[in-house]
Amino acid sequence: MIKTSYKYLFFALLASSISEALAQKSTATKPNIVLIYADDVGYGDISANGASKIKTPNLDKIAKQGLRFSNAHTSSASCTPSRYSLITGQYAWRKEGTKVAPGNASLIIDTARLTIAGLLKRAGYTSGVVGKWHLGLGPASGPDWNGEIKPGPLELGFNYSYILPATGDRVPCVYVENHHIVNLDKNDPVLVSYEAPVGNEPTGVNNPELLKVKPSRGHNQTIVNGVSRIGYMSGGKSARWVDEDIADVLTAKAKHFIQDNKQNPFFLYFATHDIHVPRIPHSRFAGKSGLGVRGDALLQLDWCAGEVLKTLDSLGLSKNTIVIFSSDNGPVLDDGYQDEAVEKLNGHKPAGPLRGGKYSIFDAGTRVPFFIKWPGVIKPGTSSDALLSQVDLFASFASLTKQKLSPADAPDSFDELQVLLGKSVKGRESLVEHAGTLALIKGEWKYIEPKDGAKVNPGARIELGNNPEAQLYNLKTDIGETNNVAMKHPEIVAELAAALKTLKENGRSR
Ligand code: NG6
Ligand code: CA
Repeated sequence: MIKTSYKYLFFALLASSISEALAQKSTATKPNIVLIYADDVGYGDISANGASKIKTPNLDKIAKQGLRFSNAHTSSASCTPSRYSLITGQYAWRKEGTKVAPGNASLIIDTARLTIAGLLKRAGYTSGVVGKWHLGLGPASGPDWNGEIKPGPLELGFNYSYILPATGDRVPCVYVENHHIVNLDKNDPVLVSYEAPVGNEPTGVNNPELLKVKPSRGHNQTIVNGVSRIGYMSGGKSARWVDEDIADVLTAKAKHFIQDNKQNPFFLYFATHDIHVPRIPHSRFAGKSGLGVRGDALLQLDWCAGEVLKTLDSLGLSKNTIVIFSSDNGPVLDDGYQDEAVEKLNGHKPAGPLRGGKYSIFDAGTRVPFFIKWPGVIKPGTSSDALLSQVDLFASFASLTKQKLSPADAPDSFDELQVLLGKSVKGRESLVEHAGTLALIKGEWKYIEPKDGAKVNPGARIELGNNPEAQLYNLKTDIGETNNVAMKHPEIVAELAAALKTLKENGRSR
């Protein structure tokens, strides 16, 4: 009798230690992943990256508790292509129709493609996207705003979606949750056009007296909440967002998603609207940065990140959650509204030491803040100069969740998991930057393809980097790309031009 119960105890203990070990193993290989993806935040906009005129303590915390990259890139110098690449693992310049999308664009990503959310779903993750989408919605004929809006994120592997369809400055100014506009009154349908006025709503052109911020160029069509937008809309009055509340609304949804999924591995793609235009921060942040509304929007973004971190802490999830912070493209000051971003800059350097900005092939276009933490795995307070692309998150998450990619999947994504975890400093051998033209970074060198065209974006006053002659910069000795040494090193120009040609012709880089 005694013998049997000992035996029972032994097996019970064995079974429980095995199941504990298995559980530990599965949490070690299936940590939650939270990607905080900001809009238009430059390398130098964050205090952890050297900003001294603004404090971003919550974003800094991610860096301090983990690893800060100095040479991490988004795939393109604007939003739609960067997000396309992030989600598909394919360079957007390979795919037609990935330029900045209007708010009534059809879904840009082929639903047959494996996406980063689909990949994680195969590993048992639940994925959610909260925030700015800007990858189109609906079939080729465009989204059915008053019916079921699909295909969209849910057809691409996400289990939950709460999005701004395009951008804050583009109509329709409504939230879409899963397949429907939130709070839509059926008797007041939403109509959207990017060609001609719909309905008889006031516009920025005709009713400037109704505006709380004036456009500097474009952005003069339908007025919603005192802000004139790109595009025309009518109807959907009960569904329209209030710009001042967007950060609060999105953050609440992000927190709910975490709360709802605390029991299972989850991937949250939290794509903040901040700090894109229009910058209309909540009164809690308005006037608080001393740098005008662009700085205030940065404080608001930092708050959003802080709320997410607090939520993870309060649910006891921080230890088992990878948190990444990055941005979709480099910084811009005047992006279409007279919001005093230029006048109130006060010496702040949004691009840090880099040249260019949003829209530019110079490094500030794509070299963005990138911080990652995973307590117990990534050493706190570390930094890495490894060359890294957001395109690599796809293959790296495949590696994290022990999945193999087929050759057709994520063709430009490299497994950089060891680099992301700070176990290796090797990084990518080369990386393609994309703005109006392409550039190739390889080792210390950067080659920019010759291109005719405007030298400066006249409105945003950002150097685009176009030059009919080839450009070559040594990023190691000349991070500001001030000295074009193409004439001095024709052999390096030839080598990099040939490598870029091959990358283009091969249709893939992995
Ligand atoms: C530009 C808009 C700019 C912004 C950008 C997209 C004008 C003059 N400029 O065309 O305001 O909306 O598109 O930004 O309309 S992104 O971050 O979503 O790529
Ligand atoms: Ca952007």
